[in-house]
Amino acid sequence: MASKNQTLGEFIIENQSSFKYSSGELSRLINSIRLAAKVVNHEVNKAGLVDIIGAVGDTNIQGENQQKLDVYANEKFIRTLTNRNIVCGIASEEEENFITINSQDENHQNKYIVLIDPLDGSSNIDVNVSVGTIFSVYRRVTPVGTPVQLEDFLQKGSQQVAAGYIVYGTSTMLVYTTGDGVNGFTLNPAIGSYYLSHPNIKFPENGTIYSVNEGNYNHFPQGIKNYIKYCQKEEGNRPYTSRYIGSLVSDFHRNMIKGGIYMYPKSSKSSNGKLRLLYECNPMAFLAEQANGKASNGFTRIMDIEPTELHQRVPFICGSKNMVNKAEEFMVTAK
Ligand code: AHM
Ligand code: MG
Repeated sequence: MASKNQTLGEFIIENQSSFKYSSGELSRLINSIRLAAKVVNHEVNKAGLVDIIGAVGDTNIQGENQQKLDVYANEKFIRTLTNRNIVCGIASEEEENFITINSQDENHQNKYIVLIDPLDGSSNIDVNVSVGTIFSVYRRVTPVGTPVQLEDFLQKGSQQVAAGYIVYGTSTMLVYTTGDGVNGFTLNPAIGSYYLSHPNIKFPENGTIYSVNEGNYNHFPQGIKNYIKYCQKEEGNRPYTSRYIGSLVSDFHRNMIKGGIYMYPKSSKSSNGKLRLLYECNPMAFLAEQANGKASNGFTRIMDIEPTELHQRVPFICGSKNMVNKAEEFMVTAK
């Protein structure tokens, strides 16, 4: 039984037997993410103090400015997962191609692959606003012992075996699911341990917060424009409150605890929105559904979308179930 103040280490051991294909491998994987997150957290927290901040001058494959901490976090997560010989493949927002991990041992039996956004919301780093790490875990579909293939990464979100995020906020938290609810652990920096602070988190079915970059309003589809007007209308418990941090992890985290909806729709500027299906939307969708919430592209369940490319983008609407249902209603009516 999960109890408050249990450490993440204790929780993992206690729950290992309830994992669907328990062999200890998934536990070791979560453990190594927790370790890398501690190291990244240390670096994020001193970002304002040392000369690590600012653009390297390099751009990532999406053509966006890549910052030093993105590179740092990317290296840390990849190195931790590779060195500990836990997974057979990794895909990252910061890498154009997936990474094949060849185990030193010849009959390398690792069956999990990880997709990761090592430092999401990186435009917030320079201004001391929360950023996060998002991860998603699948069992490979190609035979164990052979090099991973693209098809191992292009699986529907519904095939995920685990997903989670780390939010580097006023406290650092690791929130994850292995398909049996969502639990949140807060890092005690003095001791270096994560404690179960938020057992079995659930989205309130209704909420009063909407999170969207309204600067793009004129470019949004009519359904989204109508839904935003609905959120602002003076009626019942409306107008809702508008809150947009610009860090998906932080916006999602707040909405899951307080009740709300996050939207990154398509627009006339970007036909599929901005967020990436495989390492941003799917893991958040898995967490949302495990917490009684919902995630959709406006018409279809996010986790039912058949991926076609590693860095594919999709429109994303996610949060309290009734709010997402309402937004979908507006999308369908305006079609
Ligand atoms: P990133 O992976 O380049 O950091 O982009 C993802 C982030 C999300 O965290 C956030 O919700 C969104 O981009 C904000 O985008 P915008 O500034 O266009 O509103
Ligand atoms: Mg990102």
